[in-house]
Amino acid sequence: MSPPTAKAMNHLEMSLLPLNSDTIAAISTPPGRGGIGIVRLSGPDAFRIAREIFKPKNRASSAKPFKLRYGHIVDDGNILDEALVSLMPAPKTYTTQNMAEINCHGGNACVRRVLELAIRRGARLALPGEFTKLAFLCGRIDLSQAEAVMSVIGAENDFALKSAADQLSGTLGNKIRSVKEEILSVQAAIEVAIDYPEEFDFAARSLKPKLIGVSGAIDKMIQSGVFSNMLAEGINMVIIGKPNVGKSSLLNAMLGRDRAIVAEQSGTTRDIVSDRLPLGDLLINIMDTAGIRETCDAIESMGVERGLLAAGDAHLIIWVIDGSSQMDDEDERVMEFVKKVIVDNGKLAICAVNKKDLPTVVNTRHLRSRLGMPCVRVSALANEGVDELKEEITRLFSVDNRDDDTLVTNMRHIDVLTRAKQALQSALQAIDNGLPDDFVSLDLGEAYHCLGEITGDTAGDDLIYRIFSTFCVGK
Ligand SMILES: Nc1nc2c(ncn2[C@@H]2O[C@H](COP(=O)(O)OP(=O)(O)OP(=O)(O)O)[C@@H](O)[C@H]2O)c(=O)[nH]1
Ligand SMILES: [Mg+2]
Repeated sequence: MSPPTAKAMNHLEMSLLPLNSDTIAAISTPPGRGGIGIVRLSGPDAFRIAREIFKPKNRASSAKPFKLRYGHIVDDGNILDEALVSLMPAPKTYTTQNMAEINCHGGNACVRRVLELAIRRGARLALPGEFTKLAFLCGRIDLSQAEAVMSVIGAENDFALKSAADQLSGTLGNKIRSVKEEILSVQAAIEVAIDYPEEFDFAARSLKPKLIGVSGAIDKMIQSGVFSNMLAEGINMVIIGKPNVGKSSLLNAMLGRDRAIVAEQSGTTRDIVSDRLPLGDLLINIMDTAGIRETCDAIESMGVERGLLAAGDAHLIIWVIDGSSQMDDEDERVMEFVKKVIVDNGKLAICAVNKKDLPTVVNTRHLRSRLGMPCVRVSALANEGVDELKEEITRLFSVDNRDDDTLVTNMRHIDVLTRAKQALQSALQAIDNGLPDDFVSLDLGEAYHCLGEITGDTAGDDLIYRIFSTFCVGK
């Protein structure tokens, strides 16, 4: 019987096959010209196939596991290419099966021929992500680690790489398992009390503090996801302040080009002027707004309204004041607004004390202690202090400044955590409403089940199919 092909089966059908039955093969390097191309084999016949198509130069010495051997790829006695081949015996391999890796020359024709040779000798074309899927199904890694493999490959900056590598090492999976343990212990206590009411004088209410703790831990992971997402999609930074303090000048100085109109008169900016500002690994969506003041001008007033709304939604507010003149009522009103959004909405803010090229009358140190936020002296006109302001922004968003031990970056994980948190909230609600303990237990079971979708132990075939079908072939 000819070996089944990737076309004939998908992951869902594959999951019905007994594990370890097939030997799979794929090209693991990207298509196109390249110095090296790698063909990977995994399964019971991996060594046999590799030995049939690879002839080592030094045939006298025997192959040492995990060591590269130099030789030639041969097809019916004809040399096809030079290659380095390693044989990796189960179980300490990527898939936990016997694996062979053939390093030949890159380029489409060469690697494709090597793959064809392997297929002719009984290997089946691997499906996307099938090597990693085997590692998951054979229990070497959990589902979050399997997904991290693709995150490592897709990482475009240091932050993304660091969090993906962290997840690959199993940090998220371990955290989820410990949260699940806590839920299970509460659920077990409730179940025992339900089954043996005469022996246990117990109320789910007594476990409420523990459940609140678990819910808090999940919430922290969700918040870390919001933070990671913000870093991935860009930090919304809004420049606000009373008119004429130099907001538009600061936007231009930070961007290094003449983006917004600057004029001596107050009320120049009306609409929001936005642009993208790359800052090291960070991407900032920078926005300049209309100067905040009471005004009878309907259009200016609409501009002020828009600016305040944008500031309310921002991740970071840059509040600009003119350091060459005393702060007045208009500044104080903006300050109250900034303090309110910091306290109420947990926003980050920096005060930029502008016009430092002029004699300064504002005491920055005093202001800093009064505000409890970083203050940076700048001159947008002379382009002074702008680098310090950028450094302050970078510092605020530095991953090292956060106390999260686990950063959740995957949207699917954030969705699962949100559902788990809802189930826990529902359990807490059931306790508060004095509902029977069975209700609490059901909600806890739901939360437990949700979390298992991250580690994979409660993930159904269709979810696993969906995840691995997004992988690249050969991984
Ligand atoms: N000396 C000095 N003048 C500045 C500085 N920054 C801005 N200005 C001047 O201040 C005036 C107002 O600058 P803008 O950047 O338009 O101020 P704004 O806050 O955007 O003003 P509105 O859009 O009207 O709210 C202009 O004449 C600028 O040249 C600075 O650092 N030093
Ligand atoms: Mg302006």
